[in-house]
Amino acid sequence: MNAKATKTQPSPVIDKAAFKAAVIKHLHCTLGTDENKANNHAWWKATCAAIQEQVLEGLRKTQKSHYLNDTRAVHYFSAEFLMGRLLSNNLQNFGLFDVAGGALKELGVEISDILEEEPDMALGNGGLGRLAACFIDSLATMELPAIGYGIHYEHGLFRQEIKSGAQIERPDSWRDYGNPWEICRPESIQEVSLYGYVETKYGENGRVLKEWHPGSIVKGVPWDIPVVGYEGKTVNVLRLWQSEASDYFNWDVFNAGGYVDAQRENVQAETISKVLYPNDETEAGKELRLIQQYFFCSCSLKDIIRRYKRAHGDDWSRFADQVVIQLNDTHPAISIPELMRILVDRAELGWDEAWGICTKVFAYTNHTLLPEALEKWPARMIEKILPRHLEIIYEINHRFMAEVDKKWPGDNAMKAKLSIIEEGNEKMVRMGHLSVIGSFAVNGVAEMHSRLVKSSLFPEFDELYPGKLTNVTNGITPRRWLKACNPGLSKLIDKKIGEDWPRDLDKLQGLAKFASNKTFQKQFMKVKLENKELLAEEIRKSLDIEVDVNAIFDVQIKRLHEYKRQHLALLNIMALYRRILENPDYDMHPRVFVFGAKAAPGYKLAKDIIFAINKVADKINNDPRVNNKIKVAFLPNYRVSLAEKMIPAADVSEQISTAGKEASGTGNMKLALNGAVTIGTLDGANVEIAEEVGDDNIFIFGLTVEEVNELKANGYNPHDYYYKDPEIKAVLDWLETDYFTPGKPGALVSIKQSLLDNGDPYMVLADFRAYSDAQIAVDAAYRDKERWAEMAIINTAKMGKFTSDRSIRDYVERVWKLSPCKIES
Ligand code: H53
Repeated sequence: MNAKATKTQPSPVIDKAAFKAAVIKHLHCTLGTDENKANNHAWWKATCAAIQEQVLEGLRKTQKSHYLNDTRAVHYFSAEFLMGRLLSNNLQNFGLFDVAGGALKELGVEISDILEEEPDMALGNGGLGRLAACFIDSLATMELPAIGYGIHYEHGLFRQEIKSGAQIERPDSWRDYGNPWEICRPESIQEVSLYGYVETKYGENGRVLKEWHPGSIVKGVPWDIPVVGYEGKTVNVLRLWQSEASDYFNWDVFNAGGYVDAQRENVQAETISKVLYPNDETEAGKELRLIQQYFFCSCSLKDIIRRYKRAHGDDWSRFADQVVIQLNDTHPAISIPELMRILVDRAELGWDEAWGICTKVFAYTNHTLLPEALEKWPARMIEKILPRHLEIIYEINHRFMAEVDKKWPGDNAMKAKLSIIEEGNEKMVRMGHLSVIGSFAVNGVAEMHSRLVKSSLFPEFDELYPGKLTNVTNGITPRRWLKACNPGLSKLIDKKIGEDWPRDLDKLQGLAKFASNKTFQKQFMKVKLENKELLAEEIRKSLDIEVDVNAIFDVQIKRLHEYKRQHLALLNIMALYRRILENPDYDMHPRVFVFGAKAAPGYKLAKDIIFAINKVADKINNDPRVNNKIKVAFLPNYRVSLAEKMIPAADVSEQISTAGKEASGTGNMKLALNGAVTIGTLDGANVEIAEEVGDDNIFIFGLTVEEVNELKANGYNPHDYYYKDPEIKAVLDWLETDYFTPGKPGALVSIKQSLLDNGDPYMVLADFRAYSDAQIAVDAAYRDKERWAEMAIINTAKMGKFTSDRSIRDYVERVWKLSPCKIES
């Protein structure tokens, strides 16, 4: 029997006729066209403008309520916000999706067509940027006063094309024809100083005063993107800073006839927010990157202070009561010396008072243990760009070293280990240490990751500051990642357990009791099949590959990185292919391996892996001997809007990183929420997913963190596996031939080399056999249709923990200490 459906869907604020009138009005008055001339792009813009009326009204009311209540707010500082598309989200949140669809239909337009017109807002690389987007969605939904601060990149993450199997990067221009959501706020422009030198002066009572004489000043222009909460009550903002040349700076040169010189200044200033660095989990180490970081942090801090002063004047005593700043990784860590500079040099507070404020304001999230992702800046570079900040960092460190000496007297090795400054050929500033020292709370992003942050990354800091290091397991917004992207499943769930699960994801538990119900299993798997048909169509359109929707859809979608081990999946595909060639009756259920991944443009091996996947795909997809048992589809330009099509169609979710390397993962949560069964290692949040769904509903394989460490300590030798396992040897040797790259032997050899000559740093060979066996178990499980349906349903039912609302609740309780603010109408 169905549970009584509770009616908690957002109720539409306007009806179909009014929405239709608004769309027509904007077609005429905003876009200067009409119903007969308008193309899909114009219809999209007019529809955005129609809903934006509601959005801006919500924004106005929210800002007024926050101001009148003088609310404490969280300020989420992040160099990345991977927002994706906003129209469908905003319509859903106002309960206007069906209204808009109906209105457009009457105008002869399909809503699904115009949704496809929207370019993704891809101002981020991967997990970290998408997490920030999920978090601001949850903050607005939970009516919490919050603002996201970041960079208004002119070009977001590159568009990926695949040419002859290889990745080609093309620029992304998400706002070429105007972005209908953003609002420029010239009244809140900030100025940011760079370069120059520091003058030491002496004030009253011999007080040392520092004055920074900048060599250059740039302007930060804020663009606000409204962030609509579910049910549309709170509308927060994401404020993104665009760099421009400062007004007065160039006029003299310009007037003196130096047009070109003046232009050069402009170009340099505008370069700051020009492009997103396309690296994920690698430190860029480039001057421009540091400038980008400082630019948005300085603008944001000044913006916060301006707002604070409007309510509290020069009384700094309440600053830390009103303001909490979450540092999303170390990218915004330069905020710590910047706030110290403002407080000490500008507001003329004493050091101790200023430091007392700072260390009550900042909290830091660590997202990785990978050494190449832990940011370090050459002291000389900071000195050149931010001379005063380097002095402040030295002072912070000097005082911190005294603390270390108190705790471990005379222990110079300990001082060297914990110091913000790493001594060596080139002095480096460790941004992670600065972040831990300058924050009142530090969190990892999954239970296991946070345990490793304490035990292996920052053990001494944990000893020095007991209780500062904590965990907040990541989450995802179920509004985008189930309700909006999987309407078929959402409606089925609504009917079964009511409609309030998007706000209270634990309600999905209610599905568990139907997991073995044959009728429900059929309904659930029918939705899955329909989603697979849609993805199959996408694969046909994009790659001209026909796939069988009755095959297992096996999905691996994430940035390309050795530690994520797409090449482990590839080796298994090659092994299966080989088994079929050796034995045409090899018994397996047909499977479609679907990949989506971008590689950092400078990451050679990652690009080689993409090339290899495509070359192996070409061969297998066109080999009649395979008899359609395997298809491989690498969908180009993986991004949020593509994820929204792939995730609902997945049967199997690949989460196969080397244990200890993936901090959390969030794709794992999205896929399981949509009824995919995970094949994965005990890494990141997989551990917690396994706890929730139970061992029978997940395929766990491979080395544990402890085993990885032990194997490494005992001297891991990948050759042992190569020589002992003939299938591994055959598959690796195959890479060296020209079988997959006719006429070009050796085109795929770099993968073999990395796994043998380079020591297989991510232990692919050590986990190969366990992975391959786990895949055989997946194959067997899928053939039992009822058992598989039950597993899929249990996965959806048990994902309540992984809503980003729960993550935000944890942050509020453990870190931010915030209260919701009701919005007065
Ligand atoms: O952050 C995600 C995690 C994921 C981790 C990722 C991440 C980046 O996307 C970029 C840099 C970085 O240090 C970490 O790899 O495991 O789920 C959100 O926490």
